[in-house]
Parts: sequence; structure tokens; C-alpha cells
Amino acid sequence: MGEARQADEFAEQLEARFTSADDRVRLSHWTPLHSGVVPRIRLGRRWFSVLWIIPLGLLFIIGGVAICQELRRLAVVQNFIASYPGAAASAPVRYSGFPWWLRWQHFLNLFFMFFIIRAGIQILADHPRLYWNVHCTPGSEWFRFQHAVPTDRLWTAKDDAVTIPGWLGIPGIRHSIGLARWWHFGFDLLWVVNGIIFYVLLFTTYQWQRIVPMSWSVFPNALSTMLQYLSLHFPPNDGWAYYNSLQVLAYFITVFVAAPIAVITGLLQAPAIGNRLGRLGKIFNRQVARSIHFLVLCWFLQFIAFHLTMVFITGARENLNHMFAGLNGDSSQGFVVFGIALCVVLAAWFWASPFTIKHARLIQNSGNWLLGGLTALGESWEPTTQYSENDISKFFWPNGKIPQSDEFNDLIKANFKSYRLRIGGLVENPREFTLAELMAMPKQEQITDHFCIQGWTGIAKWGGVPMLHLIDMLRPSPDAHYVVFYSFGEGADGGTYYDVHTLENMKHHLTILAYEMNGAAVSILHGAPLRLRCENELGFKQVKWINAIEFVSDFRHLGAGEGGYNEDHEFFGYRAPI
Ligand SMILES: Nc1nc2c(c(=O)[nH]1)N[C@H]1C(S)=C(S)[C@@H](COP(=O)(O)O)O[C@H]1N2
Ligand SMILES: [Mo]
Repeated sequence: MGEARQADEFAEQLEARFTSADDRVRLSHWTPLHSGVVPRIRLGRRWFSVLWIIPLGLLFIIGGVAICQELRRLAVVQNFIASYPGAAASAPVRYSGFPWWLRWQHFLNLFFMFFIIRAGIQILADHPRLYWNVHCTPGSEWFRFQHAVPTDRLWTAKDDAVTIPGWLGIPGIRHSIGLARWWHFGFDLLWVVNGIIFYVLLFTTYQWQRIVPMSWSVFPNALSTMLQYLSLHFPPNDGWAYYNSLQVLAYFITVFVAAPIAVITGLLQAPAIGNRLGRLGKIFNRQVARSIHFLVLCWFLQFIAFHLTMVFITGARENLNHMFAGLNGDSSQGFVVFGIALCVVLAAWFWASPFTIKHARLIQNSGNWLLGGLTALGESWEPTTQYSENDISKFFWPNGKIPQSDEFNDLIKANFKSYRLRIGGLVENPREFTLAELMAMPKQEQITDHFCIQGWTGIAKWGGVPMLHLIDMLRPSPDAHYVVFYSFGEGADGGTYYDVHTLENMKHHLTILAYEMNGAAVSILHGAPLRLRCENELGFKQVKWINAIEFVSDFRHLGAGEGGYNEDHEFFGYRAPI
């Protein structure tokens, strides 16, 4: 009885400073608007706007047409086109036409892709910089749509997020990565399932012969096709039976190269996967994966632009009939079905962002339902990527709000000598520890890569007490399944920052309560006097400025019941190894 009351009081005190979280996004409480800049690319020391692509592209097309028209006057070129008319001869298509399943998959693919792309751009807007190095040092990025990082004030990763319009991103508001991830990952899953079915059906029906090059002559034929298109003397369109070599190459690369690379580089950005790869994890670190993931996006965007253009200028009627009505000929049915499909896409397009803002919790719950189990799997993968002292980042992005309370300021004044870590809840021996007591316990050091949900990484050496040691000492009761970490600090929208972990993952040998960073006491900015390091989870799970730890059987009663501050307020998933 007495014990239970003590545990209740302990919890009550900690929860007193919680704030309520809404089930929808209240724009008046959300991260305020902040526009970035037009995307730019760094070449050497100079930054160039991507808008240069428009005049350069026009110049390229106009110049290309002029040159190719000149070239076609030459006898050699005419002979070349005669011997390589456009389709690689050795492609015996045994199956002409487009069966219903292929047409449906084409539609589903494009439908899913639009959501994936939009949510992906939204995710990028949360850390609008791309690097080839793992340290993410400001200035070392090769691409950004944000100003240079200010040096005259504290600039957190959250400050760095930019707003993009709601018709482009989902849901379009600043720092909405939690919600954007549900859309991105949810549709990823559907897209991958659709893609696997597509591969299987392609190879069991001979449809694969349309898009897999089967002779080296695909290259001269593709060149010839390009010459014909660019000189504005189009080759015949026989899409019903076979594709020309330029199409074969474009489709092959998109289906069999770009799509798998997108999936792989997406997965490599997860801490549980990136840390699982040993040496490869260092070479294909998260920033390399992010950059390639982005370049694949660029491939898809140019593919969509050219594909749509070609569909409409090489015989829109026939082409739409092929893919949307499954008919060969110039009836108008294809237009009608395409029109309906377009309406569905546009309606979904403009519905997605407002719906997400209004029903944010529903999006989170649906995402958890669809993906929660899959992502949690990541926690069981043993990290194998090892870093050394030489790998330590000189710059480490900060995040979160430094605690402002008198209580915390008094601790700083006393140099944390008055600090007591309180541990309670469902444990046999609730205890308080001074920092000196914690430092006298077995110490563990680990050099690891930090994966913030926003996209940045940084390597640091952390030193502290293994959680396992404390767990053994405190003896949680059999019904303790989760561990809650309460911070002195507040979350972005006010109220105590907290987070919940499974007891199982707190026993992981790389879970420590760190009081040291890179050989010195953890700075106030990075979480003094004590912060959690849990290397198979994203950064937001690693509570800084730890005030107390509670062992609980369930966390539904805490805050909005989602398992942490950012889970409650920003709709993140509570298990985050991915
Ligand atoms: N108390 C508290 N802890 C926190 C946060 C916060 O806002 N408040 N932010 C989290 C996030 S999102 C990240 S990425 C890491 C950042 O740690 P760093 O500032 O040491 O880089 O701290 C995590 N711990
Ligand atoms: Mo983060």
C-alpha cells in the first residue's frame, strides 16, 4: 500500500507539468512560418539557383533540335537511322496490348508516387540541406533551400526547418515531418507491394520483354530514336506491340534501377539499418543515402516530365487508349478513362494536406497500425558499424529548448552538485542518485552516429552508465514493460518533454545514461547533467536534461498516450528505429 502511494505521488508530481495535446494541428500553436530560399546547388564555393535549369533546358532543346536537323542532312546519319530505325530487332514481343492488371498497376503506381514524392519533399524541408559527409557541418552541404546557418545565435535543427506550400508537401506546414513520414512510409509500403506484384506479373506473362533490353543494339537504336525525336521527325509509334529503344532504356532504368535504389537508400537512412551494416554503414552513411535518394527523386521527376510530354505529343489518343482503356486505335475511350483517373488524382492531391491537419491523430494511428510492427522489428538488429576517435564530428547540430526553470538554473549554479536523479514507479527499490554516485558506477564509452528524425547526423563519443546496470540494481517488477524519461526541459509547445521506451530496449548494451560527450562533461546545450543514448532509435527518443525515470506497465495514461512528447504533440511514431 505505502509503496503504491509513493509511486503514485512520484508520477503525479512529474505529470503536473504536462500540457494537453490536440488530436489535430492547431496552426496557432504550430512551429511558426519560415520560408526558405529557391533551391540552390553548390559548385566549389559558389551557389547556383536551380532556376538556371529553365533557360539552360530551353537552350538545350532548341540547340538540340537545330543540331539534329542539321545532322539528318548528312548521309552517314541517314544511313545510321536506316540501319537502326529505333526498335532493337531482337525483341520478339509475344504479347501485344496492355492487360487490365498492367493498366491498374500503372495507375496505382502513379497514384502512390505522387504521395510519396510530396511527402518526401516535406521530409526534406525539415532539414533542407544535403551533404556527402556524415557530419552535416554547416557550409559543407551541396544542396539547400535554406539560407546559410546563422553564426551569431543559437540555431537548432528545428529552427532550420522551412515551410513549403500545402499543395506541394503533405501537410505543407513547417516541421511536420512526423505526419509526412506516415504518408511517405505508408505509401512506400503500398508502392513496394504493387511493385513486387508488377515484377511477378511482368515475368510470368512475357510483358517484361517490352522493357528489358535484350541486345546491345538497344544503344544505337536509342541514339537513333533520340535523333529522330529531336529533329522533329518522329519515328512511328507502335507502342501497342513494342517500345522503341529510348523507351525501353527509360522504362528499364526507372523500373529496375531507380525504384530499387530508392527503396535501398530510403532504408539506409534508418539508425537500426545504417548501424547494422558494419564498414558499409560508414561508406553508405545516412547523408550519402539521403543525397542519392534525392537524386533518384530527380530522375523520377524528369522521367515523369518527359514521359507525360511524349504521351501527349506522339499521339495522345492512341497512347491513352493503350494504357487507360486497353484498346488499340483512335477512339476517345482512353481520354475518358484518363480524365476520370486525373480527377481522382487531383481530388486526392488537394484533399491530403487539409485532411492531415484536421485529422492528424487519425493519420498517426493509421500509420502506427500499418507500420508500427514493421518498424519495431528494427530494434532487434544488433548495431555493427564502429566509429573511432578520428570520426568524431567537430560540429554537432543541437535540438530542443534548454530548460528555463528556476529549479534548473539553481542546478547549473550548483554545478549539478545538488542534482538528484529520481528513479521510481514499478521497481523494487526506488532510488535517488547524485551525479557523483552515477559516475562511480561502471562507465561505458561508445562512439556512435546520431540520427535525428529531421535528417541530420553527427558522430560523438558518449560516456555514461549502462541502463542495464541501473535496471539490475533497481529490479523492476514483472509488470514493468516501459521506461519513461522525464526532462527538466519543455517541448516545443510547452509542458514537460518526456519519452517512453520499451524496457527490453533499455537493456540493450548500447543504451546508456550519458554524462560525458567527447571526453568532457555533457554541455548544457547537449543535455547536462544527464541524457539518454539509445543507439538504435532516432534522436528525439534520446531525452536530454533528464529529471526522473519511471518504470510503468503502460503509457496510455501519460499525456495524449502516444508514448512521448513529440509523439503526442507532433504525431511521431513511438518506436523509432527507422
Ligand atoms: N528534453 C529534450 N530532449 C531532447 C529534445 C528536446 O527537445 N528536449 N530533442 C530531441 C531531438 S529531436 C534530438 S535530435 C536530440 C538532439 O540532441 P543534441 O541537441 O545533443 O544534438 O535530442 C533529443 N532530446
Ligand atoms: Mo531530432
